Parts: sequence; C-alpha cells; structure tokens
Amino acid sequence: MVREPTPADKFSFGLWTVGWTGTDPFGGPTRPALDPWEYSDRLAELGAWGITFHDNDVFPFEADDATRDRIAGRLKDATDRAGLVIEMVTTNTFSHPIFKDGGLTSNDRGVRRYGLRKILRAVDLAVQVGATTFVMWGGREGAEYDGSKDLVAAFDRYREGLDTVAGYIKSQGYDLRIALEPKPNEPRGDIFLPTVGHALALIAELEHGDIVGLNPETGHEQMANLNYTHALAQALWSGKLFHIDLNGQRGLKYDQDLVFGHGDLLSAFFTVDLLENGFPASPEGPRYTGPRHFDYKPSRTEHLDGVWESAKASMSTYLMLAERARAFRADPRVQDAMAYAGVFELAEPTLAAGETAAELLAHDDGFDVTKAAERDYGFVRLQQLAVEHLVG
Ligand code: GLT
Ligand code: MN
Ligand code: MN
Repeated sequence: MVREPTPADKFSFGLWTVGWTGTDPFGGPTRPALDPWEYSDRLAELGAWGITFHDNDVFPFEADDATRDRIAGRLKDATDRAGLVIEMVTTNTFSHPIFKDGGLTSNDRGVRRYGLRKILRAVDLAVQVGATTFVMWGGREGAEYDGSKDLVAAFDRYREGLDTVAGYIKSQGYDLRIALEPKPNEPRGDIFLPTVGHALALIAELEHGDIVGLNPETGHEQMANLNYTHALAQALWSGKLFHIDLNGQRGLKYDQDLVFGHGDLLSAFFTVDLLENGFPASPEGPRYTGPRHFDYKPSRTEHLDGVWESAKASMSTYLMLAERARAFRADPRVQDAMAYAGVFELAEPTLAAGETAAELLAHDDGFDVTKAAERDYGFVRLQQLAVEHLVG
C-alpha cells in the first residue's frame, strides 16, 4: 500500500483531462460535463495540489468580457476555497475553425493577429488567477502538405509570436514563464516543434528566450520514438524544464494520453527516478522542483467514478514509483553496480584542469587500448536491479 497524496507532493491536473467527456474523432461524449469548479473540489479531496486550464475550458470562445471575468472569478473562488493552486494557464488556439491552419503560423495574417491577441489576453488571465507558468502547445502550428508553407517564414512568425508574448510578459512585470509543449503530429500531419530538441533550438533564437522553456509530455516524445527521460534531462541541463505533462503511451500510434505508468512502465520508473532523485553522478546538478502535472484522458469507457479512479491512479502510481526509485538508489548493490558501470566516472571532466587539446595530443599517458576494449560495464545487471525494485 502506498501513502495518500498530499498537497506537498505538488500533483496537478488539467481541467481538460478530468473534464474530457470522451468525444473523439469517431464518437460523441460518453460522460456528462461538470462545471469547472466541480472538478477542482473533487481533485482537492483526492489530495491534489493544483489545477491548470485553457481559457476555453472555463468560458466559451465567444464569451464577452463580463462573462469571462464572472466565470474565471467563480473558478478562482472555488479553487481558493478548496485550497488548490491554479499553477498554469494556457490558451486554446486549436479547437475553433479559425485556427485550422494555426494561430501564430497561419498563412492568414488576420488569423495570426487574432491568435496573438487571444494569447495575450490569456496571459493577463493567467496572472489574474495566480498562475506562474503559461503553456503554449501549438497543436495546429504545422502542415499536412510540404508545399503549403514557406517554412522559413513559418519559423520567423513562430519566433515573432513567442517574442511578442514573452516581451509583453516582461513589459507588464508579470511573474510568469512560458513553457512550450512539443508534439510531432496530431492534429496536424506534421507539427512545428515536434520534439524537445526542436523547441530548445527555437528558444535559442528568441530575443526573450530567458523566460521561455519547456513543458515536455511523456507520450508526445514517445510518439516520436524518443526517450522521455532523456528529453527531461536535456531540458533540465539547459535550464529549461519549466513544467511537465505526465501520461502514458504505448508505442507509435495516435496520442493515447493514458494514465501515467499505463504505457511504458519501466520508462516511467526512470522518469520518476530522475524527478525525485536527480542525476546519480551530479548531486549538485539541476533538479526539477515544479508541479507534477498530469495530462491524460480518462478512457471513454469509464463513468465519472472512473475519472476519479484514474486521477487517483495517476498520483498513486507516481508515489509508488517514487518509493521504489528511492529504494533503488539506496540499495548498496545498485551503488556498486553503478560504480562498476562507470556511472559516477562520467561526471569527471575528460581533460585535466587547464589541459589543452594540444597537450592532450602531445602527451601519451600510457593508456591501454586493448584492456579498455575488453572492459565490462555490467549495464544489464544494473538494469535488472531496477526491474527487481520496480516489480519486487
Ligand atoms: C491538448 C493537448 C495537450 C496539451 C494541452 C495544452 S491541450 O489537450 O493534447 O497535450 O497539453 O494546450
Ligand atoms: Mn498528449
Ligand atoms: Mn499535454
């Protein structure tokens, strides 16, 4: 049995996750929609710490200013009463038909101006409800046909859009950071910023990139056949891991948005190991201290009870993995296997202090190539110890 989650665990949920009514491209809703505040009350009871939402998870696309303020205010009051934090807010620039060719990178300049205005207004909303992260998932920024976009212009417009939003945040003095969420495809045939690496490269080109980082999602990296834990690690190393979307995905197919751990469980173990224990050879290395945010879809086969079961499952899976990852690191056999494998050795700089490339070339330190070629690393034994801790 694993302990119950508490707000100290910093678990948070998107309103669009527990609030998903089951509508997919092949069928309508299988569950009723509740009001936004009803989800937050229940999440608080279950031990969550925070919620997140898109502007249009809370009020309709066409809502006038008075309606926006009234509904957002009501949600804020409800979350305050429930003791929940609204840690992140985002904009929906993908559902409305106006965004069919994107928000920031639509070929239609009028749409881009409209999209940018919608995003800027959502930034104000985020600050108004106390959020400190603003996620931008450009689900419709992309194409189906290579001939349909001037790609250099598309990256120029993406950069222009992001710099406009980040510059606005700074000019207003807001305590808010942008977190880009990569995804390779779906709903577009190809989405710009398909992976964490692509997003990092775009951020490096921004004028206001210092407040722009990442919100990597488990399943999205895995849809690109990539390693989620490696993506988190590189984002951390770059000082850019601002937020995370934890969920489950099984193989290369549509975006499954399963409960965290219900996809690749061994990968989930190492994700939690990194988040909870940091880098094994770099105790002073970068650590993620932000929300443990879940972005999944409770399967449409489930009643509302199943929605709450899946929210509980997300948190309890995380806590179980955290417990096991701690035991894994504390196990002397694991420490020995890591030492044998050279895991700690990798943290040592390859050159000696002050040594130059010329000195390295000039000086033969008697290195035995044959012996090094014969070295055993014992990675399999180390991995099996992880499996033992995971299922044992
Ligand atoms: C959408 C997407 C998610 C993103 C959300 C943020 S919206 O549901 O599938 O991965 O995190 O815009
Ligand atoms: Mn997803
Ligand atoms: Mn997501």
